[in-house]
Order: sequence, then C-alpha cells, then structure tokens
Amino acid sequence: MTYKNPIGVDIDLETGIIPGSKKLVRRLSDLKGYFQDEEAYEKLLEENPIVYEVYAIEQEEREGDLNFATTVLYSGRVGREFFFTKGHYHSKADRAEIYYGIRGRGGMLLQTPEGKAEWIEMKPGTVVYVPPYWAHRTVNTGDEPFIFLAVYPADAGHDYGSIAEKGFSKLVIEEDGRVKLVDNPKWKE
Ligand code: M6P
Ligand code: ZN
Repeated sequence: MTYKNPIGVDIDLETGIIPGSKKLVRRLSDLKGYFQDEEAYEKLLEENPIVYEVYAIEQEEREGDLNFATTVLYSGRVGREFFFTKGHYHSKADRAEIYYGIRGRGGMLLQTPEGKAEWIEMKPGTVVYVPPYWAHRTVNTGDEPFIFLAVYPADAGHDYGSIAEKGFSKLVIEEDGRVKLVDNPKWKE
C-alpha cells in the first residue's frame, strides 16, 4: 500500500489565497448569458472585470477522496443582479458539499432539479451544507470580496449545463438598498 501525504495549509484570510493551489480566474466574459440584464452585461463587458477567482487543491477523481478550494467572489452588479458564481449541479448528482464563510457578506442560492429554491445568508463563520442533488451558486451581496472555503468529494465533478441554459428559478437583486429574491422570468423546468 502506498499512502498519500497529508496536507496542512494556511489560507490567507484577507486574500483567500491557498499556498500551492491551482488558480482559476472567471471574468465577466466567461459568464455570457448568465445575467438577466443583457444591456448592462454588454456595457460592463467593456471593462470585463474579474468576477471571481478559485484557489483549488484537487485530487484524482476517486470515490472517498476530498477536494477543497477557496473562492474570492468580487463585489459588483450587472444591472440589479449581484455578482455570482456560475453555479452547478454535481456530475455525480448525489455528491454533497460543505461551504464555510471566511470574509465579506453574501449567500448561497440552492435549487433542486424541479426548481425549488433556497437562499442561505453567509458571513464569516457560516457553514452551509449542500445536500446531494441540489445545484448551488454563491452571490456577493456586500461591498467587499466575499471569500469562502468549499470542501467537496473528489469525484463530484461539475455539471454546468442546465444552469448555463436556464439559470436558477430565482434572481438575487438589489432593490432600495436591500437584497431581494425575485422570480427569474426566463426559468422553466
Ligand atoms: C467552490 C466549489 C468549486 C467551484 C467554485 C466556483 O469553490 O464549489 O467546486 O468550482 O466554488 O463555482 P462554479 O464552479 O459554480 O463557478
Ligand atoms: Zn459543488
């Protein structure tokens, strides 16, 4: 039997960086078709800001093993919609996940395949359990980077297809300085 080596790393709680991790950058141009307000999207595309960065330490896709990653989700809006991550189901749909809030304010939008949505507010210290089968997307509702840790099965995989196509059944928007969830007019089961 050969054993893997354990890992101990210190997350930089200001920047979210995990030393030795693989970095992924998602700019606004990577989120084409995701936001409701297409005019506002095209306008902001002139700047093409970074929407989020992921710092991941991942293992081979094997049952029983775990990956972990921080996400730095920047503050911003496209029209009235707050910046968010793409959101996904797991390719192995029955795989669960744990999130832990590190910095900033935001929340997680979750949804069953039938479109039953849940919103969970997150701040530093909040733990969110994502049950099997639920799609999940994080949203920055604050004015500083929203940073969190995610721990997920190494064989979970990402299924972006249906969210990329139809989005979530709810939109998270700003209205009169408040965070509001409204029905997504484009959503269909
Ligand atoms: C978390 C984890 C990752 C995920 C990332 C960004 O760190 O859930 O698996 O990749 O958020 O989210 P998305 O893949 O939906 O863009
Ligand atoms: Zn996931």
